[in-house]
Amino acid sequence: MTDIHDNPLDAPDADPSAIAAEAAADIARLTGVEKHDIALTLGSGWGKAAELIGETVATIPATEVTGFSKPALEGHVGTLRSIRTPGGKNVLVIGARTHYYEGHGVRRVVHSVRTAAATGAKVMVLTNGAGGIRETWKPGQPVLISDHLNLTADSPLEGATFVDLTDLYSKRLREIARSIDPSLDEGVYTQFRGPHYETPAEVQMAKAIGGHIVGMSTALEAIAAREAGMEILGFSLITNLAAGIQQTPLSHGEVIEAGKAAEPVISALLARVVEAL
Ligand code: 8IG
Repeated sequence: MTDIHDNPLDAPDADPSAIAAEAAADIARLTGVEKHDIALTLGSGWGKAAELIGETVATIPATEVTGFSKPALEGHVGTLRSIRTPGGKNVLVIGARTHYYEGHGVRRVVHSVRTAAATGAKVMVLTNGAGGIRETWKPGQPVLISDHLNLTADSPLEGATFVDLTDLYSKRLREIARSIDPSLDEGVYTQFRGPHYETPAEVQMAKAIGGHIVGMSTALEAIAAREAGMEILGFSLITNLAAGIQQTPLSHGEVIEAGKAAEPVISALLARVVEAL
């Protein structure tokens, strides 16, 4: 059990993968599920998917698991859930994302991904709510992530760890997703540090260098998932058009509304994709 002031990941000489292995042992003990097949991080807008994926075997507060941070919002406990799909797969659902902008370091940001790998998961499904740069996209639309631009100036990898990031967001898995919904568009996810949204000039920069989606979470997690040997599928829910792309300023209320309206639709899509993986 850890809190924000006492986390084994914060020791400079800590071994993040050993701590992830401890966390995986905690999960096995607390859920009674020895091994998970797929892990799924639910970002804003995607929360309803868990109920549709299968039967919840166990729900545990993330604070009971080694290395997990207390949630950023007080009174809002992040949970880890073990769900069994109708097809018999064990899915670890991570509802406790730590964001880079919380300022507790990149080890804490990717701890859930490393833990998922240590539970046995071979596939990491990363979802988020994000801004859209393509004018044709509408708030409430889900898109596949095809690649990323990491503009955090940071990496979850430590030391001389030269990990290849070709086909980071698996083409094979994207094709499976498109077999469920052929209308799914895809784009390059651009991770900014946040927590502020971009200026219109920054959005134009992201566009000029090949970005289509702007967000604050997924790129660092995907790098850690690749290092851990997992296959990655990424989904963004476009909750707003990025700053300057639409005519009106960004409001948090608008973002929440678009997410709410889309939630049942994208959750059903995600549940079908997970069963097909
Ligand atoms: I929801 O417009 C959501 N998350 N960086 N920019 C960035 N992150 C986001 C945005 C956005 N919308």
